[in-house]
Amino acid sequence: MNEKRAFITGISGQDGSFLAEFLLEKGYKVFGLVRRMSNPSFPLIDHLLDKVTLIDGDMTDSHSIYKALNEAMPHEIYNLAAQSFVGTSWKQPELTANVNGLGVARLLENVRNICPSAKVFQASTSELYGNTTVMPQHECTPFQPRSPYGISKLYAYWMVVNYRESYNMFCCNGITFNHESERRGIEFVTRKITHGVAEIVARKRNKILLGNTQAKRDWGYSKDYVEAFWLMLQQDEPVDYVVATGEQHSVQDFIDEAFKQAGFDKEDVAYHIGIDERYYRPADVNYLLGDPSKIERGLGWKAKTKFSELVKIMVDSDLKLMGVNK
Ligand code: NAP
Ligand code: G4F
Repeated sequence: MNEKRAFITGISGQDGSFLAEFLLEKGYKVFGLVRRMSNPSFPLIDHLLDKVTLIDGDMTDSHSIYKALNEAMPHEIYNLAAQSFVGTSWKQPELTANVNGLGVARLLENVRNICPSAKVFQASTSELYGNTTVMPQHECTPFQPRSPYGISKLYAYWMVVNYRESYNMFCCNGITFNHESERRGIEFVTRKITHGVAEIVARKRNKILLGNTQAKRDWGYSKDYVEAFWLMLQQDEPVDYVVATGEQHSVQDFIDEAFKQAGFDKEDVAYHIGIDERYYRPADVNYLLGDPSKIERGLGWKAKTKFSELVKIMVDSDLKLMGVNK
């Protein structure tokens, strides 16, 4: 049989759900690693449950990865599983290192022993650049991580490079800048804002409480980015790429655009925003801006969704969820 098999860790998350849809459309047989829960619930992949094969396992448990790979025998592996919230990494640095860092060591060792010719994509991150002063950041910009999350992903990044060079394995890092969607977790700042705006329209609250609104990010759309992950594994050689839009906006810009998309006047926005020190981090990454020229040249990939379209998709989806109109 010629059917291609893909194994996705983190299939129940934002990117995993979009990637599963994308691969199913391409005719892949899709396997996904999921954690045991007291009350199993996979809201982002509910609509895919009869099309994908879910396998119980955990990135902190090598034996479950071993069993999952033996069952899936994949041609392509997308490692998207992570403790992905930077804020939590300050509260649970050890767990973050275990899942995001050692988890990759466990995965690569098992791939090396079970399916060494499988191609591996590692969801790396712009958080590697952390406190950098280089603008924009590209594949050769020195790393300066500024959180336990960034440090855990730095270990993973170098494991991927070293397994590639030492064992001749096909594994590569997508150094991915922030990407959001209507499926983004509610604690991340973009979704917190669009969900909060929808609640304000629905008169369920008056204010959104935030931390550092001056931070700047390069925000793209998750659905565009999963295509880049796939493209990286369709090449003959494994190469690391920055995945980004090349445009930068502040959290304040995001707030202004979200309220605008919901029909608010600019002068009314400030009333609905409060600053709460609970949402400040011990250290923050103030500016991130990716240089996507290498992936544009190498793979012909370019982010399709513009900033204002992204905000609109998220605001419209949250208004719909709340059952209200603009
Ligand atoms: P997400 O929505 O938080 O999804 C993370 C996934 O990892 C979830 O499916 C989660 O499962 C799973 N997971 C967490 N701990 C696990 C463990 N111990 N064992 C197995 N699975 C575990 O994150 P995302 O936004 O889709 O991001 C996907 C990947 O890209 C992550 O590695 C993230 O660090 C990286 N990344 C994301 C961005 C971005 O802006 N989105 C940017 C750069 C890099 P549960 O559903 O059970 O929690
Ligand atoms: O939305 P955030 O929590 O995302 P952050 O920290 O940039 O991390 C995301 O992107 C990384 C790629 O660069 C990924 F690797 C990572 O997995 C994740 O997907 O925060 C964005 C900015 C920060 O500067 C934060 O301090 O928004 C600022 N912010 C201000 N008020 C807030 C808030 N962040 C959150 N989550 N909540 C607030 O109330």
